[in-house]
Amino acid sequence: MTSKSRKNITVKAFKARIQHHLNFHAVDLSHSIDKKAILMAVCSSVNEIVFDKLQSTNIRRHERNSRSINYLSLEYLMGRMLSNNLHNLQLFKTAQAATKELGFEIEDIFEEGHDLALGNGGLGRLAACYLDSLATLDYNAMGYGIHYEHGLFEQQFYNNRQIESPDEWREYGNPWEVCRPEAEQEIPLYGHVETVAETDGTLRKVWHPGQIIKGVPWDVPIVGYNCETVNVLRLWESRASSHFDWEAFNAGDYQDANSAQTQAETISKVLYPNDSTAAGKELRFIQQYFFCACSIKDIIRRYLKHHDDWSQFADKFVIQLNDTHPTIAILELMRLLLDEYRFSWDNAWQMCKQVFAYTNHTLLPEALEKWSVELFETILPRHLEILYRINEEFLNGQVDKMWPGDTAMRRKLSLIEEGQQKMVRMAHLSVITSFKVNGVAEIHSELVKQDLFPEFHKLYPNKLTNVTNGITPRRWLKACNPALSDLISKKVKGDWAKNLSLLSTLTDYAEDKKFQQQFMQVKRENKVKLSEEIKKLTGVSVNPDAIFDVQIKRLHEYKRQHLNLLHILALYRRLLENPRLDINPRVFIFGAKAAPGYYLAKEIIYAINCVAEKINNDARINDKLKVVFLPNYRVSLAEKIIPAADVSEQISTAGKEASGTGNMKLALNGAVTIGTLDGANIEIAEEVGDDNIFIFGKTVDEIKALNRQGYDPVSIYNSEPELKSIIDWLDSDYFTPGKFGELSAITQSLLNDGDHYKVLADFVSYSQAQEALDKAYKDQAGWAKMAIMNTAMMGKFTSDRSIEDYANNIWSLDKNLPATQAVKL
Ligand code: T68
Repeated sequence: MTSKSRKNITVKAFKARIQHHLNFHAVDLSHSIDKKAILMAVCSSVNEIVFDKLQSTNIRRHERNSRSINYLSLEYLMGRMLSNNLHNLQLFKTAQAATKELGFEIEDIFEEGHDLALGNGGLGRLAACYLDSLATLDYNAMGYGIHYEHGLFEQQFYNNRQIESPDEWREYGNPWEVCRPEAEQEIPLYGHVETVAETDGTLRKVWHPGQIIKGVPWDVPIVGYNCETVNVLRLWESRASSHFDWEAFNAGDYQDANSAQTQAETISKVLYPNDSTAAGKELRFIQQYFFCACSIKDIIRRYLKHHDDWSQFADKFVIQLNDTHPTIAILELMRLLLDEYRFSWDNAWQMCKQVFAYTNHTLLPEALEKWSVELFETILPRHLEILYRINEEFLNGQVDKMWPGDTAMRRKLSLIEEGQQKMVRMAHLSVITSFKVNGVAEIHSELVKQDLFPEFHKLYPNKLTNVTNGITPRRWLKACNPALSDLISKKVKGDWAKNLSLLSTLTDYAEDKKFQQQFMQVKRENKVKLSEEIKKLTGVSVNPDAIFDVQIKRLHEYKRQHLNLLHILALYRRLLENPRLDINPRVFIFGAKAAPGYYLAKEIIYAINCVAEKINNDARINDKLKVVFLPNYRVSLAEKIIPAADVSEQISTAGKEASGTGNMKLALNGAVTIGTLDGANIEIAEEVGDDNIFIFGKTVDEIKALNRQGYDPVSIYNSEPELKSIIDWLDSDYFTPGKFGELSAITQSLLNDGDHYKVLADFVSYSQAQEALDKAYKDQAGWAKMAIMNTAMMGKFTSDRSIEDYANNIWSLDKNLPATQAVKL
């Protein structure tokens, strides 16, 4: 089917397709149709078009033989797929009308869809946005990841505390995937390595694995926006290679008969729920190897299908490592080239250096991955040998040349960290192998150069670079905020969802009274909708005329939800002292999951919920403050909150948030940021201008200076009376009647444990910025102008721009080794 005929799919024809699929699924049409059944039928109708496009994309790709970008990521936070696929196929209105004729509102059908939550937070969502842009820009791209049986846990609150339950995203099947048994892989683990002498006297290494796991690929089609392209996200599921031990079964031991299968299937069972610490668990290590090995073998399979020799491999494939989680792919490619395809060491190493690039997403030391040498030795003995040789050549070669005889430097840069337990530094392996290493926002990339990898920056002056993150405007404006999208389309000529810089036209209307009014009217309608959702989720009634102040992101001390909480307490206290205090009514909206093992993060959730309960039920403050913590924050909930936000809280300690992407989504939907000079906030401020953002707090350099001088939070506590009274309040039983010290984990961390994230140091500045914001909101025209300027100036932050940056500065053939310099075999 051509795009022309597809665009011509009539409502009638689409409705007929849905009915056909209802029939096909044996739905009883004599009764009212179940929403889940109609969801499946709509998805199947869409898939007919999607898979058709996928076929033609593959044919086109084969003819063009262009370079393929392979994105390796342990996480993809896709969210729901139907609405986005309809928008990207330009079929939204058709489907809306067709389902209406069948008696359904399309939004209600969307609500039946389950989020694909195969990720924790920013890193996984970034991968999802990048897949959308890669398809939209027609890049020959493939995403690789794990087909987790359970994605990120579901969150509920019980007695104000977070309770986790497993995510069952495939309970009723997932319409957006197809199994590809023809591309199955076998993955070795454990065992030992033998050195074998060849007839010509050369020595060869042979790995005798102790176990083989099967990797089964599931393909999720990725539909480009308003174009012909459909790419693939390939997710690997682990299975036992020999399915069932009949001998054990016949001998009556059912458990034993099943055990190999159970063990193998454990690998892709569940996503690790930590977003900022290295898990250090054997299973996580095996997950990483499993998906990397499957993916590298698949890449090689794809290459060899069309080539007789290896001379073009580095021209045809680039592999982007999304953080260090897939670093083991480097060693796997080395192993296969050396042991299976009989490359010389130098040729194999040259090849690896040409295909890998690595993105760093964090400076937090606890997030930098290290795996014990012991674990390597047990699970991947051959990979460890290869790693040792890479290290030896690196230290004796490049390091010794730059710093002759400097043993301290060797120790510092080595791939192996010496100590009680020897550890492999995965980031070092990624940096020395990759042809480019990028940070995810300007300031972050500078800090990667200056603080994280200064020696590597000296060794490889052109390797470290920046690609500022971006978000897809298709999901994060067009699909999630239809009212604002329609308003924008009335003013902006051209397809702004494909060329987001076009939004800058809106600056012409920033002071236009009528447009301001329309813009704020859309915001208000979105706030009314969110108010209903808030009522449904929490039972709390909120006023849509209040300021909707939003902090939505993973819960972490560095993101400082507790700084927000302290300010809420300050407002509450001021209101109790003076109930007629002239402030705008405000609703503070939180959404955040805490890693199940992160004690303080969970305590912060508990504290916010306890404070919320008190404030929301306190008649003395006349509904001027409301605090709601929406349970089970996830992509589909973000899509409801973001269009309704007035204020975007981006208040991390400077230097800690690599980029942030929620900041971009909120600003794009007309929320005004209150934030620190951290991550992409700095670039957002540059785009929208200082008048349209509230910046506060210490800069990276000031934080560094504080650390040098010796930071003393207690002296701040003692010298700031309001802050002191709030902290003491939190320590009392005011918010947890009868239970003293119930919330003191937070105050302890601030006063006794050194306030690592400088909450107290930034409190006064934050409180002042909040006052300025409150004042600004009183001037409704002024606020509307700010909100419009935020939407108008977000062009830079489309993920299309990020992907073009990657394509031009990292993946481009010209700037890497050209074909003529490719490895000669
Ligand atoms: C985030 N990182 C950064 N990590 O914190 C955020 N980590 O500033 C940035 O915008 C985003 O990446 C995209 O670049 C993460 O989300 C994780 O989720 C994670 C998961 C497992 C282990 C470590």
